[in-house]
Amino acid sequence: MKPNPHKVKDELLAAYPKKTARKRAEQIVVNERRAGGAVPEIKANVRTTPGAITQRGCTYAGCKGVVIGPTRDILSITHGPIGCGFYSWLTRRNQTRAEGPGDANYITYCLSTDMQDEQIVFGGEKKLRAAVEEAYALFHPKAIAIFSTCPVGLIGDDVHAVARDMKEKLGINVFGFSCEGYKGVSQSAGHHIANNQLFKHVVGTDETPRPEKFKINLLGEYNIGGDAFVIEDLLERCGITLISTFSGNSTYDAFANSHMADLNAVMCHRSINYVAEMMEKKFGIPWIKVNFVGAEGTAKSLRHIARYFNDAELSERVEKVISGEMTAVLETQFEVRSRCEGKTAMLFVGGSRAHSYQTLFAEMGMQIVAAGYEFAHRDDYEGRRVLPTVKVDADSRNIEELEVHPDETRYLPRRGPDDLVQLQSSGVDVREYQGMMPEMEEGALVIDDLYHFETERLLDIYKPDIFCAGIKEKYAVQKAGIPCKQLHSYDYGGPYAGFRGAINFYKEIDRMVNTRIWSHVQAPWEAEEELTEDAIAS
Ligand code: CFM
Repeated sequence: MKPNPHKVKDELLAAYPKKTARKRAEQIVVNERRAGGAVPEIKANVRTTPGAITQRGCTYAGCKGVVIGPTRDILSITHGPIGCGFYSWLTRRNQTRAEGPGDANYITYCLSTDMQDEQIVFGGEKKLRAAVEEAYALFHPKAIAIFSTCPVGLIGDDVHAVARDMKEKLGINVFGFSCEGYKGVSQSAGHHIANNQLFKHVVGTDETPRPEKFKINLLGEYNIGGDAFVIEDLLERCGITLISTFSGNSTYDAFANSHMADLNAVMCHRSINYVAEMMEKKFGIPWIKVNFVGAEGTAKSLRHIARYFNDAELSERVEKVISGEMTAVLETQFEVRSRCEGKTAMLFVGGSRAHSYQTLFAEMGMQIVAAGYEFAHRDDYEGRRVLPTVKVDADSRNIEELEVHPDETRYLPRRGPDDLVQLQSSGVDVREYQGMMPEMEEGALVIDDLYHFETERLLDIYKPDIFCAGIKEKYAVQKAGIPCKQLHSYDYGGPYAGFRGAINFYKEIDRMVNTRIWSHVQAPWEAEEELTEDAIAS
């Protein structure tokens, strides 16, 4: 029987002290639409209750690991104790493809100032300067990025002053990030900080004109498991020029020249919406929300890009590419549906994929009974229309909001306001993201920043056929006898983007939810008689 979501919520809350329960009550929501189709309000982007086991990461992770990390030729230096650099080294499966022998790839390196007690007491700027010089002498990169870890902010090292000096001395672009781990309530703060600095120091620094007809940037695609390669190939076959991706398979030069694009296509809204908005304000480049996860989403996104450029030849090419891919997609869909239809899934991941991956499950006929983000904001749940009502608390105010104005010489609105309104009314999401909840089923549970205690209760109550999360949750979930698919790293699989990726995903999930292995495993504590005190003593 289907559990009653309200009762489930009450049960989860009952375990908490009063104050925690009150706060969690606003973060655990039953997705029931109100009059006019409005979804309920959810509390998000607030501090995790101390003592709770959260899935979240830190601000440094969001800045260095997520947004800047995938760029192969920006040399990244972690200023801090060695653990931060070491444990963030190659832990995200962002792939990159150097184009030739001259194309640098520093992703495999782990550079850190290896801060010691002495620097904590007397300051670490000197050691940071030496590290930048040493790194430059070794690699001669185009750009160096310096990332701050918690102690840097606590002792007051000025990474930006060091960056400025080094930029002048070495004659390359050097910039720093005040992305101390504690800066925000999650890695989301790190995204914002990374967006700001990229925009301030890199975007628009290369004026080389681009002659191509249909030029876009892809924002918020990080090439996990090779996703960006699939999308790059699709766009190329459609005749759409990709100037830069923020930041899967990306380069410094591509960012520098990205203001030459005529459209920004945004995949992960959470991590990169700031760059999209700032580029529109400064250069006049509109952005639309796309989703290359799921076959339908991919087809729709390609069509929307074509509609934006309003060119018959382009549209024709796009349709050809789509129809060339769809046969294989539908064949696999048909096959897996016979085994997967009606099975249930839960998705608790990040700030984007808990939504975007629902489309893939829907294509397989599976049902999402509960989902939530780790660190997304209300707009990612309820849609950007709620932005004016989002409370700006002290934690958010902590993160700089850049004031951006139209560039005096380079501002060029690519489309007039009427064109954009017309596009919007034809179903293209101009400057809009509808969020996760409007697309979710009535009665599904939506939980922000899921706590581990709740994970275990949900598994127990719903017994879903699959649970999607990350490496921190994976083995706890599997010990409960339920398969766990990592939606951050894809375990060892992927790509899952585009048409080819959708086929990969259908097959992988089909295999996971239909394997009989789980019925053969029995936890030792279920199999053996309980040990008595006597038995332990003997
Ligand atoms: Fe965006 Fe991401 Fe995600 Fe994200 Fe991430 Fe990621 Fe993610 Mo892990 S940028 S919000 S901070 S789609 S690393 S590629 S999988 S939590 S849902």
